[in-house]
Amino acid sequence: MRLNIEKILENLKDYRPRRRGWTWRKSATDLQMDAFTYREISEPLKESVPLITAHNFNNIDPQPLPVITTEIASGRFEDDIRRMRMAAHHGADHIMVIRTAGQSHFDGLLEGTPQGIGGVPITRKQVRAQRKALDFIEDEVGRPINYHSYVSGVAGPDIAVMFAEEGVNGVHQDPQYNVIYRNINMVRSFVDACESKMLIKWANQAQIDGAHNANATARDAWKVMPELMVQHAINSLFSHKVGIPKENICLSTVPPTSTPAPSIFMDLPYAVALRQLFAGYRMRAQMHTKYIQSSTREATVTHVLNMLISKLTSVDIQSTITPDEGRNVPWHMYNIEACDTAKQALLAMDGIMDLVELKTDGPLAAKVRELQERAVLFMEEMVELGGYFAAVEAGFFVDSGCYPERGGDGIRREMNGGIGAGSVVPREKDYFAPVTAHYGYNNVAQYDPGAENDPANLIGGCTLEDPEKIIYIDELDETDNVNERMKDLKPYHAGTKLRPEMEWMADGTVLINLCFPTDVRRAEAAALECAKAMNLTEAAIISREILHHAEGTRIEMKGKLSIDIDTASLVLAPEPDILSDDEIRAAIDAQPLTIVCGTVGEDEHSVGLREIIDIKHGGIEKYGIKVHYLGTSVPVEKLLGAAVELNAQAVLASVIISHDDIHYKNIAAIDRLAKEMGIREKIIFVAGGTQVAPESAVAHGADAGFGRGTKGAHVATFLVKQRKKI
Ligand code: Z98
Repeated sequence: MRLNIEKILENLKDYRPRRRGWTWRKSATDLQMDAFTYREISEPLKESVPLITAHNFNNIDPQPLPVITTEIASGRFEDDIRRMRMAAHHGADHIMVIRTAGQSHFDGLLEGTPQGIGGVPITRKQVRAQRKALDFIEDEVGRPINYHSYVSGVAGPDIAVMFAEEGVNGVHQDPQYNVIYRNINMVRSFVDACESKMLIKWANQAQIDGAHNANATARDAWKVMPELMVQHAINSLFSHKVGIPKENICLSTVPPTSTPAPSIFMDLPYAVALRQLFAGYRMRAQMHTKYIQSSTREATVTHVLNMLISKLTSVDIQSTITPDEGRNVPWHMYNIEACDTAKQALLAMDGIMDLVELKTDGPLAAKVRELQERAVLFMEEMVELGGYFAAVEAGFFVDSGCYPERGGDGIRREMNGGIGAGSVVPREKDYFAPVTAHYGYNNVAQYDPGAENDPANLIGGCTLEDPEKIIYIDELDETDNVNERMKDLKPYHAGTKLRPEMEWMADGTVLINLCFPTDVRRAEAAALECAKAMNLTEAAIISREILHHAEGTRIEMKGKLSIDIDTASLVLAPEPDILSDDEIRAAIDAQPLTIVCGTVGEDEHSVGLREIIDIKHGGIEKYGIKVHYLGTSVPVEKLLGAAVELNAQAVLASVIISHDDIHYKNIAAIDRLAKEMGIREKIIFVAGGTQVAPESAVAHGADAGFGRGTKGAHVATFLVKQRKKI
């Protein structure tokens, strides 16, 4: 059953988070699942979607030990909720909600449920609705899910309060992000960070820093390695001094290079150096977004190589950025694919460090030491210059030189400049705030010296202790809100109508893959012409790949298909009806069955058919069916001749090669010849192959067709049932 979004939106005013703080996965060392023992593994889920190939392994779905993050940002939180559920079932337990573009510059909280651009506006109502939905989803999968967004921008502390109140579990908080990337005044950003970090501490949230943004921004990302460590040091120690425990402080680390550079040789020493310097802190590993372009294949390889670094060193939170970073298509399927990529790669590398060891001498050790020295020297020069603010003014950060080299292109900000400059004022002598999580001078003693450790007690608790004091605003905008959006989409939400979707309910978006024997420019233009012929609107090319500059270009194109499918009118193919092994065996015992089989035409493939017949992988031999295998490249005449000679009741033809539809042509040839020989009515004719569509096989004359994923039991069931009909 689909989640009822309307129900989630009911009574949000009264919703209260049922827990606070971050949750790590529960380790289940030496877990046994199917035939395997896992070493760095967490407890399995109650409900989940396993990897596709898991059907070969009794559908087990082991869950790696690191928390797995998915970033969700469609612009409509009601659609994001559905995506969160999909991601959770594929193994994500950290849902990061990307904020709408520009939210850092709003100087207060947003309310209601406006639609976002480039992300989702973070409002109390949306946070509540999503946390409430996640309560349900985490019960379903049987594992706590961490909900996360950003405490940054001019309204950072306001957001931090709201997040603490609403049970948000993790946040990004790093004043350097404000300064460098959002040009928010440095003094303001660091003062605000003190307040925000107190709230993060109170709410026991995990905090992620912003150093990785230098990887994504620097001209030559691998040159900023010393600087990255300095950025991590500033935010980590700052947070720790404010009171956040080290185990909740996560360094946001990214392998600095990417292919075609010899990336592991450069990234591994950096990862080792970082973990040595920051022992005791947590590592949140993210993939390198700067080098992710439009190819999902390339992005996936980068992701896997980045996870190799994670496994060779350590990882507490493994992020899964989707290729939408490169091509701006934040679609459901990419979140899910990336979660599966993480799960698959981490499982494959389970226990790897029990097999290999990182060398303590040679280039690894030398590079580790060099990077650490460069970072320490960077920090020393920064201190000599007068500290962080002076260093930012001097353009120390996001400079394209590997310290002490200088590229001279660092981002410079003025200490007295930027948004919010001059907005920090000293607190008055009688300043007093009756709140629980608050940084710095607070003259509580003027009212009650006994309340110094608990200022909120003076008002019977602040909003953190007494949520009834929170002012909940449902909606501010009469038109831009979830109720209006859902009203228009009622039949789709109710499931009576269907339309293809990629990110929003009934958005109609489809992805088309095309290949043209020409260059990129012509291929793009041709693809757009095809879109017109396919009645697609808003067609746009999202990826192009040169197969050869003249012989072929691959195009991925998106477009909108505005058709509605009435769910009630759908004709569902019957579920495959498989007899049990015992039933098939009993039927063959009662009435023996002989078949002849082979791969027909000029086709040398044998594996598929052997899987269907050989006892080894559960083929039909195991039921006692007598099988005469004639081999590969068997002429049609020979197959049918053998059937007559051996008095077989069935022929099984394997047709693998599908060029020029030769597989279907061979099926038709067998049917024709059997009719000419006058045996067609007396034998069962089954055709199979990876490219065989069952309906097309029947249309070309077979009694049944079997495609990819067929097992011996499917074929044996058909033979037993069909035999009764002839
Ligand atoms: C990530 N893929 O970190 P706005 N603070 C920090 C950030 O890193 C970010 C923001 C705030 C990345 C997502 N990071 C990019 C330390 C953003 C976001 O102003 O809402 O964009 O702040 O997982």
